[in-house]
Amino acid sequence: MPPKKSPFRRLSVALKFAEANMPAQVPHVASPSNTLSLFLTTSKAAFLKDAKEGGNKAAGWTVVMGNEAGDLDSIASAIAYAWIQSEVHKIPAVPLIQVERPDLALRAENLHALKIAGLSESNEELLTLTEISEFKPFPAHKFNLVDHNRLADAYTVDNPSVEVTAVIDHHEDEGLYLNANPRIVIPCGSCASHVAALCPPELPAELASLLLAAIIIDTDGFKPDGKGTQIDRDAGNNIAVKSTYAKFLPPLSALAPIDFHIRDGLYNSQIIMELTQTLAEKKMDVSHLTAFDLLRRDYKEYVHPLSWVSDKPSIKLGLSTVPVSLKDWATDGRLEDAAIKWATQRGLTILGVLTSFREDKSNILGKSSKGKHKREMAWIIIDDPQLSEIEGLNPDVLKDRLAAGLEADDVVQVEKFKKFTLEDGKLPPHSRELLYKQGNAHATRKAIAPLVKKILEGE
Ligand SMILES: [Mn+2]
Repeated sequence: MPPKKSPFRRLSVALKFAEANMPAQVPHVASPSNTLSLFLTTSKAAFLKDAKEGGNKAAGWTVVMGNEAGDLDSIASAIAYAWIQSEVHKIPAVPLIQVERPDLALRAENLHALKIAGLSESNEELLTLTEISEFKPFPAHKFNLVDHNRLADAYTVDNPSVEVTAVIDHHEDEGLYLNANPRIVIPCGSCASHVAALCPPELPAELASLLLAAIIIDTDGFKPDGKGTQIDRDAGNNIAVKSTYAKFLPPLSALAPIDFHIRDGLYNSQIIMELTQTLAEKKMDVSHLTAFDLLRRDYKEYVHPLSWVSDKPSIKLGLSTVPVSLKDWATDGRLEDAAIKWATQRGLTILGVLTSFREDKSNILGKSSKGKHKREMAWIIIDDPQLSEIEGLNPDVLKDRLAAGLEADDVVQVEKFKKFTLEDGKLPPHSRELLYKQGNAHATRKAIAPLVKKILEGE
C-alpha cells in the first residue's frame, strides 16, 4: 500500500496545480475543488477532529474571527487572515464565522460573494457557531481578531490561557491586547483592505475576489469621496489584478494611483461597477425577511457595567442595523413582537434598532428616483424585574439617561420621531421606548456604539 499522504501535502499540491490553471478561470464560476475551498475544508476538519479528541489537542490552533455581525467584511477578513497564517506563516489557523449556520442565509450578498470565491452551495467549508456549540469551554486558546478588537466573553469563559495574538481592525480602538502582532487598528472603509495589504504576492484568485467583494461593499465600489480611503483604494488596486476579475480590468497603468485623475480607475471600470451593483442589490433586497430576521441579520451585542448604580450591575445591550425604514417593516406591532422575542432570547436589557435607507421618490412625471440617505433609531428598554429590584435602576432611569445622552450629542443630532409610534400595549408593562430620526445620516453603528457606551457607563 502506498504511504498515506497528509492532507496538507495534498493541499500544497492542489495550490500549485490551481495556480498553474488560474488564467483559465472565469469570474462568477469557480470550481468547488479550488484551492480556497480546499483550504477551508481541510482546516475545518482538522480543527474539529482535534477539538473532539479533547485534552489540549486544539491548543496548537489559532482561531481567526471577524465580528458577530457576520457581514462580508468580517467573513472575508477572517478567511483571508487564516489563510495567511496557515500558508505564509505556517501557523495552523481556522476561520470561525460568528453566526449560526441557518443565519448565513440572512445575507444574500455574502452567499453571492462566497459563490464567487468558489465555495459550495451549502457553504459546508465554513466553520460556524453551530459546529462549535458542543465544545464548552472553547477548545482553543489562541485568537486572531479581525474587524473587531475585543474578544467576546463567550471565548474567555473557563478558558484561562486565552490569548489574542493578532488584531486587524478598522473600528474604534479599545486599546486591548497591546502585545498582539500584528496589531493594526486604523480607520478605513473595510477591514478587508488591511488584510489585503498583508497578503503575499501570490494568493488564490478566489481569495482575492472575496477580499475585493468585501472592500467593494464597504466603499460603494471605491466611490470617490465615499467611505473608502486611500488604504482601500491601494488595497483594491493591488488585489483586483490578482482576482478572478483580473482579465476584465483596464490595464494596470490605469489603476495605479499615481495621478489624481486616474486614481479612480477601479471605480470607473465596467466589471467593478457590475459587481458593485450586484452586491448592493443583493444586500438591499431583504423583502423576504421577517422583522425577527431583520433584527438578527446585522447584529452586535455589548455588556455595559453601570458604575453609577450602587450595586454596579452590568446590562446587556444589542444593536441591530436594518437597511429598511421603520414604516416599511416595523408597523402594526411587528417591531415590538420581534424585539421582545429577540431580547428575551439574548437576555438584553436594551435593544437599539438602527435603520439606514434611501426613500424612493417619484417626481411629477411619475419617474421614481433614489431619495436622500436617512437613518432612524428605535430603542426598546425592557422591563426586567430583577434589574428593577436594584435601588436606583429601572426602565425609566435607563430611558432618561439614554435620551439625555443621545439628545445632547451634536454629532448624531437626534430628533424626536413624531410620525412613527409603537402600538399601545404591545410592549410589556414598564418597558419603555425611544424613537428618533438622525440628523446626521453618516453616523453608523461604529459611531453609535461608543457613544452609547459613554452614556451608559459614564459617571
Ligand atoms: Mn468592517
